[in-house]
Amino acid sequence: MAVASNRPAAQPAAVRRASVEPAAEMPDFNQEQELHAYRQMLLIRRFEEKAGQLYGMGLIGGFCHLYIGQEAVVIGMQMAIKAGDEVITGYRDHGHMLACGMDPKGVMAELTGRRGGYSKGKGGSMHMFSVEKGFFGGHGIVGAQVPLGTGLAFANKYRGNDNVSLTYLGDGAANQGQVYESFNMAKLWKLPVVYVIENNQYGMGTSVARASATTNLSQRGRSFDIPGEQIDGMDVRAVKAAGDRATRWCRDGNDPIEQVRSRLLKKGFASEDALKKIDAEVRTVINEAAEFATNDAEPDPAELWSNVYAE
Ligand SMILES: Cc1ncc(C[n+]2csc(CCOP(=O)(O)OP(=O)(O)O)c2C)c(N)n1
Repeated sequence: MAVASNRPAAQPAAVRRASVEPAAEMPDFNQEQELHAYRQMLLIRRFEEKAGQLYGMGLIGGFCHLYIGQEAVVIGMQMAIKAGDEVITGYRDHGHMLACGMDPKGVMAELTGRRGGYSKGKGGSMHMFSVEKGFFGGHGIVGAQVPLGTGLAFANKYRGNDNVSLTYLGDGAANQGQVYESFNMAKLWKLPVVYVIENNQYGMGTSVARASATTNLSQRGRSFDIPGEQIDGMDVRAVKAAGDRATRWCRDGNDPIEQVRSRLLKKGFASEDALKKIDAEVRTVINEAAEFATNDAEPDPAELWSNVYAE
């Protein structure tokens, strides 16, 4: 698991300018990746602009929290995950739904409270799910998605698959107690979860500096020995690269055997079949040892004092 944090649009200009230059080792996107990122980010931006208009016209009831300015975070992370991985977030969630491949019509119709919406028009902005697309909401209680996302990771570990849970939270949510209970369990049970703290510098209208005793949120996992990185959330390539690192870290596992296993496969030093053969050989050796150890005769009582030092 890992904690990534970002500093999107709301950060001071000086910081933004300083961080716009990609790090020297920044892996560049190829043409296909650039076009994909462009199209997906634009999809979210235009969706949110339209939702804002409809809200202004009184066609959307209840709340409607827009994701404008943060598009690179969700698209970069989405480009780092694979089918089967799961996404869960708070209430600023339309971007995550679209990034997961949910139908814009179904999301927009939910905002306007229509039958064709993802929750049949009864849920609204903060209450949409699509298990098929790996999207688990949409949660209005600040921070509540963090234990749920940790639970998704627990289920993956329990089932023995290699899926990772991407659990998003805001800088405001990062001060919630349940976040740290989740961090503790995630580390204790070595769960495959990446916590993505989307630090847009404000918890709604309250600045991070006013609300947080420590403001480097990427280090919030440190006391649980969870590694974290601060990433420029305006650069989709930086986010994807960090997402690649974080998900690899989760999938590689922290069991020393799993680490070697995944290196062997990654470097092409061994095939799955070859490793299965080693597993079977080792299992045979161990079974034979157990068989021997349970069937061998116990020592003869007459042997009690032999090989024992006595004065
Ligand atoms: C448990 C709980 N406390 C308070 C609120 C009221 N509330 C709604 S949004 C919000 C701020 C959340 O900020 P952040 O996590 O930074 O998300 P952002 O708005 O930046 O996306 C608060 C306190 C809530 N919904 N749930």
